[in-house]
Amino acid sequence: MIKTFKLNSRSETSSLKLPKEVFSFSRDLDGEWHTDDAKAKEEALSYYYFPDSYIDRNYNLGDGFNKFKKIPEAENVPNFASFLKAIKEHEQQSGKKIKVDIVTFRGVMTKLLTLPYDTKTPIHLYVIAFDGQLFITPDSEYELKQRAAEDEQLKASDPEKYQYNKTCEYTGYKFEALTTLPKPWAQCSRGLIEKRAKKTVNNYEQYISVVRTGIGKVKTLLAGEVDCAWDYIPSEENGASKNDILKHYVELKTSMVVDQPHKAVNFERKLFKTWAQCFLLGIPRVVYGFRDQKHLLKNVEIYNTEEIPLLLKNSEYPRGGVQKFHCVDAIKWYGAVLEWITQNVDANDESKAYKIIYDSGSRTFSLNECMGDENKRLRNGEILTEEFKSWREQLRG
Ligand code: 0WD
Ligand code: CA
Repeated sequence: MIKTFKLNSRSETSSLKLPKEVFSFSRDLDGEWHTDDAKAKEEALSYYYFPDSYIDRNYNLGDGFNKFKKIPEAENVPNFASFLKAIKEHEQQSGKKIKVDIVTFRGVMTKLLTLPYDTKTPIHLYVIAFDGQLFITPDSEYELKQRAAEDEQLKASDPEKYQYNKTCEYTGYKFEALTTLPKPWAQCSRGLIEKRAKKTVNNYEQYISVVRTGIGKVKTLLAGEVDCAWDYIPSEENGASKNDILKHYVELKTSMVVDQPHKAVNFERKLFKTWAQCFLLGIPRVVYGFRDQKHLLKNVEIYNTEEIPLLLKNSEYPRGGVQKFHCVDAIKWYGAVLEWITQNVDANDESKAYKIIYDSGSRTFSLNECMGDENKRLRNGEILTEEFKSWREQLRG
């Protein structure tokens, strides 16, 4: 069975259900996952601190590249097993199932939401139904292969460009290390703040927020990486509600300085993608660090997520044929495509497995049933863990 869905489909509604954090989990410097919410907040969440005057210090975001403690690509794929373990532990504490239609990673939804304005990137996802819910994962094997092939090709054709790109990737993590602190500013010593520029940079440590949200009738549970908090995290002990936590989160990004009009469109493309990432989890702020050709940090700009759609809509830069990025239009596509997925995959049929494929060559978006060995592989252990399945069976009674 193959069903296709037209790229010009749009839903009537563009209103998102107010995102609420349900819990968080984390990965430490040794690559171990921890499913305890309080521990994640205590040990893995960092805090933004970078006064404007620090721009004059001419920080080089390429510094320390040779010491980068980088997690192997194959170990850095979205980890559904830890996510499910964290869901199980949360449900054990609350005594009830988290009621949603779709469980997935934020990165998966970013791909779907931005598709109408990024038709050149292919999408490969798997979907299975269990316990009345759909579980969607990226086909990480495909993505790793794709990326490795692109890397090899560039390395062979333009080794300098390859090296430059790798350093640019590093600057993102370096910017995080340079602008964040392990505790709110008031609890950090002067020494700790000043030593950040020399700190070994790693991409092992990760803080993941799990957020309940949705569009139209479709409710989702999304796990996504959050870079840091803006100021502090309200604690429930002090009477703050859990709904307020998301308002304190920040997304950090780096980009090339926009010093010529033709670079503006590329930046807008990035800003659109960043908007999608933040919008999905309800993250209200984005901090952009702008670097020059030599990776020197030249400027830092703060954007409110909710003002980005208007910024993109009102853009007057020359576009050279590139269409404007319409966030509201993307949301309407997103609403339509999620509804289509939930209508075409029976959440109560636990015998089937599907692949969602967007083919950039033919521009077709399709739902494909997986048969035979592929079905068995996906249904038996590749997506859901035995631990999670037996927990839900126990809960069902
Ligand atoms: O294929 C992979 N290696 C991916 C891994 C693709 C997407 C996600 N992930 C992992 C992340 O490391 C994280 O553990 O899944 C988890 C949660 O992901 P998410 O929040 O759903 O992912 P997404 O929204 O795509 O990206 C968030 C961050 C990125 O931040 P920036 O500011 O660069 O968008 O996850 C990291 C990265 O820090 N990340 C990656 N790191 C290394 N290689 C990659 C990647 N391919 N993709 C995302
Ligand atoms: Ca980031």
